[in-house]
Amino acid sequence: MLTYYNHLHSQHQGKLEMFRGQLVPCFEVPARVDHVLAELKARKLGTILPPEPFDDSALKGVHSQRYLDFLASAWDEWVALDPANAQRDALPSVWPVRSLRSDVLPANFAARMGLFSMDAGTPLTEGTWDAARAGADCALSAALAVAGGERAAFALTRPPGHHAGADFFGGYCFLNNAALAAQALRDQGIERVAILDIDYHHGNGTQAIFYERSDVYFTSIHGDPHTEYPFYLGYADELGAGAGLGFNRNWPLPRGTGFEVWRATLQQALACIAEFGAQALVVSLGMDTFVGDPISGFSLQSADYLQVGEDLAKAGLPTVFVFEGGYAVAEVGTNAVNVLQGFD
Ligand code: 6XA
Ligand code: ZN
Repeated sequence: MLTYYNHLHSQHQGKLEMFRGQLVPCFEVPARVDHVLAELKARKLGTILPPEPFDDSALKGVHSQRYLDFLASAWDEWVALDPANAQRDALPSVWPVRSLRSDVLPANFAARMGLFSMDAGTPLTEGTWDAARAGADCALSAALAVAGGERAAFALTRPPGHHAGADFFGGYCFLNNAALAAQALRDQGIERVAILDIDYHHGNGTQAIFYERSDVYFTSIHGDPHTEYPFYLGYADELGAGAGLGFNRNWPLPRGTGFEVWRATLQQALACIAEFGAQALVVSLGMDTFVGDPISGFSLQSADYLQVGEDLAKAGLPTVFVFEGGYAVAEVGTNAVNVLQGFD
């Protein structure tokens, strides 16, 4: 297992997020990745490398130019509004829902924060762009390694990516690392790529990016969006559209779901991937399915993740793992590395 480690991840360190009407300390903290890195080193699981640097043009296959331009300059614009903003993270507070226009690019910074976001739980900080950008490099590096013949590679990065759409951030995500990896595999000539999202939360951004395409199959096992974030996508009747009809499959499960049912669902998702004829696999590896996760509702145990890794390996596909959520900080290293060790 090759690991590409985002050495800049801790540059992104949000202070507060909006949660049930109040600002609370962020759940998505640098220590998450520190624990995974420490566990990889302790178990001597493969080689740990810095990412290759990619040109910004590598992001354009997934994200819109106006969104990338916004992200790259957002912090400077925020501080230009008021020098005191240097001590505060930027959070959106107004959104262009339904009958409001999203084609116009307002000059007002708050208006653009809302245009390019989906929630008020995702602070944008001084180092967000550098961290997200290096994280994207990790995902692209892992994809190129796998396209070049590696059995598997792991993008160990934060902020996570699977909620980020072509032109919006949210759910702690800014650049969609899994989508970038899948697109990179396609660009390397691999004709059929599958994305399996096993984070507790539906990967709405990844689904939307590939929803009308038949070359990238997306399937996700997650908390039922009737009750779980991101609420507005991830239902079982979302099957793809246009040329992509039949190439999207969601497996929403109720809060409280345990490993037996979750694993049976994993087998169904893997059967769909096999039927699609995938030649490579991207796994959005969220560890918030863990029983001890503070913001999620499944009840997988640490030892279960070894089995998850074994089940994924049985798919027999060159595989890119991309780190997503998981907020039981003390256990996230053990759990994530259990998946990778089980796979190996
Ligand atoms: C709402 C919860 C965001 C979920 C983030 C996550 N603030 N996504 O773990 O996978
Ligand atoms: Zn999650």
